[in-house]
Amino acid sequence: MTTKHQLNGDSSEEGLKHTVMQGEGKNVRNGIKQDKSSNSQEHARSPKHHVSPSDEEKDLLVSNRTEEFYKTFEKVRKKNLLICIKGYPDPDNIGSALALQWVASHYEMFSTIIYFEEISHHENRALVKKLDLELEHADKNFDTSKFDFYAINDAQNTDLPITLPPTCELLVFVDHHKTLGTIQGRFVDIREWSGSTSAIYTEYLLNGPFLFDSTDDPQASKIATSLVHGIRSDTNDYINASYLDYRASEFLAKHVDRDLLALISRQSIPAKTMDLTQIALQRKDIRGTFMFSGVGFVREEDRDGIGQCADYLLSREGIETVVVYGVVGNSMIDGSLRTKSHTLDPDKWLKDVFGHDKNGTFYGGGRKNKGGFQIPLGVFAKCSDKELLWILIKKTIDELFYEKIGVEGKTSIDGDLSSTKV
Ligand SMILES: [Mn+2]
Repeated sequence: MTTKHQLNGDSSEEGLKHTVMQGEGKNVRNGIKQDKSSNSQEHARSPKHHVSPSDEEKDLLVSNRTEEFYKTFEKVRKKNLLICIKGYPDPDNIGSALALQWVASHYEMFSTIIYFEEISHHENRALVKKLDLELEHADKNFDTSKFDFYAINDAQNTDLPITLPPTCELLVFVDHHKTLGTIQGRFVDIREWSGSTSAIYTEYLLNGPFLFDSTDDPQASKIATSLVHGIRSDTNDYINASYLDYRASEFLAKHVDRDLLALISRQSIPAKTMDLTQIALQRKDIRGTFMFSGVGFVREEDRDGIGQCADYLLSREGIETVVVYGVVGNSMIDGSLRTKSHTLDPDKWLKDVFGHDKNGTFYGGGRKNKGGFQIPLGVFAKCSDKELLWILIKKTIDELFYEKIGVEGKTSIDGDLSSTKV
């Protein structure tokens, strides 16, 4: 249990996928400096352990990060902070951003939360609306000139689609994804064993110098509710929660607005996702414990359906790994991997299958039990014969999969594309 967390919250993958896609290669290439503090602590304790430390032990190793977290803010009072949500806004990164904004406000910092990707997941759109959040959508023309610092949570690297002033420094970077190289910032806290970034932020609130109390502060109630939703979402309703996630939830429980939590948690499957699932089932290609399904052309706004449909297909008996892919927005081959296998590492698997582009950026990646990939169609997007294009794409992708899992197979093409578009 302690070694196998799985993050199947249906909305957490988008952030993951995007962070993976947008340049972990770059991070490694830039040789970004180690986060010394957490490393030296690991080293100091490691000789005592003959076996790998448990989540709880690992967590204790870094429990003094809270003090360091607040010290970071002491030096930047009244400065302007840009809180960036990378990838699609999801419950975990929204909760984290709100908690960070709350802390920053105690140091009289002016902060703005921005996101870059459209909020495509219907539940996340509902989350933003129901929480009445002030998130700004930023395109590449977003004016960053007034910001002294920026912060990134719940993402594997620091690449951003906007240009920051050269003086704008990374103040805070908090994450729970697989570490790929290291990040240089004033405060960096990466805990791979945590089920959520929201749980790490809760620890700062729990042990911090400011009273976090929903009875005096309606904002605290909203933040607590968002954090619990983030933890639940990223841990697949606590099935994959770590000690840290449980402890965070224990603290947050008394501040949660239960009506609001019920409102933002209400699950429903959009009709488009159901349609997509039906297509994926029709086109399933089972190879041993693998199930592959190419669903054809998918509209940009229905992209999340691919991951949700892979989640659903994974429940089929005898199947350990599911990959669903399609052409999203007529510009990108986009896929989601889900696995129950104890031996398959989605990150390695997808990187092995698809490799990287000429800049060293991998086409796919993941962590624990889920992953995703995105391959731009480039000039092929202009192909006027969509049917032919799909045949080419499906053949190429399927052959890569077959080669990887060591089966010989003829890829089957369903020529009827009229039913593919959902
Ligand atoms: Mn997360």
